[in-house]
Amino acid sequence: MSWLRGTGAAKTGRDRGRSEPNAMPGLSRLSATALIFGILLASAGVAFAGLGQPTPWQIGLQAPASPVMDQISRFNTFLFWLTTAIALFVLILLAIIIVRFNGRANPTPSRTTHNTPLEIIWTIVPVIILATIAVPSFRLLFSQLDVPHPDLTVKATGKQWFWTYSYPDNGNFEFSSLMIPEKDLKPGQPRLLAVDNEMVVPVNKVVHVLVTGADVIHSFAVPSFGIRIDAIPGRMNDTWFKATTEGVFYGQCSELCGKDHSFMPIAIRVVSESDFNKWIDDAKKKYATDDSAAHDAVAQVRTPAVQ
Ligand SMILES: [Cu+2]
Repeated sequence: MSWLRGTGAAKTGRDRGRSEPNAMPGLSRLSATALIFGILLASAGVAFAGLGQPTPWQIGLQAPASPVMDQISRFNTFLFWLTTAIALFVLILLAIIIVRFNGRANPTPSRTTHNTPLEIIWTIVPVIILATIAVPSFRLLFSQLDVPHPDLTVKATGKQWFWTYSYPDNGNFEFSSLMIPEKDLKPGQPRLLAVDNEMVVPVNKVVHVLVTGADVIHSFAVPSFGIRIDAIPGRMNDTWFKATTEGVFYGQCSELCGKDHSFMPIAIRVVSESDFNKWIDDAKKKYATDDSAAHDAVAQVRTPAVQ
């Protein structure tokens, strides 16, 4: 069964060969430039749509695949336009001042030092703006911290330099997940992100993730799910996500944790419930007779694991 999703997106139609004999060459050049700009933006839109992993030339967030990331994306867009409007407003004010109130245009400056209505406005308007930001911000914070009743719990332990995942309510098996070196990558597997054993979860189910560190502080982060939480030795942090789309979603350790910090990616495969149950059955057998436990042994020799 191949669950790997293709991430390449076909580029759509272009107005190729659109040459209009035009009496206004300047205007047609302008529209050609606008067209090219539009095409560039459209391709950038393709780049924005990277699901589960970064894409070349991506400048926005990764596409959301959970309700929390949906909220984060919307909040991010809202803040972007709000700050753009504020920056433009200040820019316009500055331009007016530069043009109308310079030494030449306005040789006798006003001596006014107070203007009560204006002072009230410039105090109240920022308060309103901050309140407008605070309300969705707190709503987002609560939905991140309020874990709904979970359908499944997975414990992720950060180790130097890989992750182990255990499924306490599904047989309590545990396995290690190591990055696949570049030379062993199969087609479609992203460099520095693909792992040998992915964490597997069912689609549209609330997954409660317990996160801890075995040696130093790591951080469990998956952008498409909008989760990032520190993996701290001796402490059990938790977060949650509900994947709304099947596919593979990648993340990385996001706390500097040593020399191979960049080489301990996180890969979460989201599958249908029946595929998940099949995987659980296989995983119980596979990881019960776990000869890959050597990874854990290595980590435990280096630094004793914290339970
Ligand atoms: Cu780490």
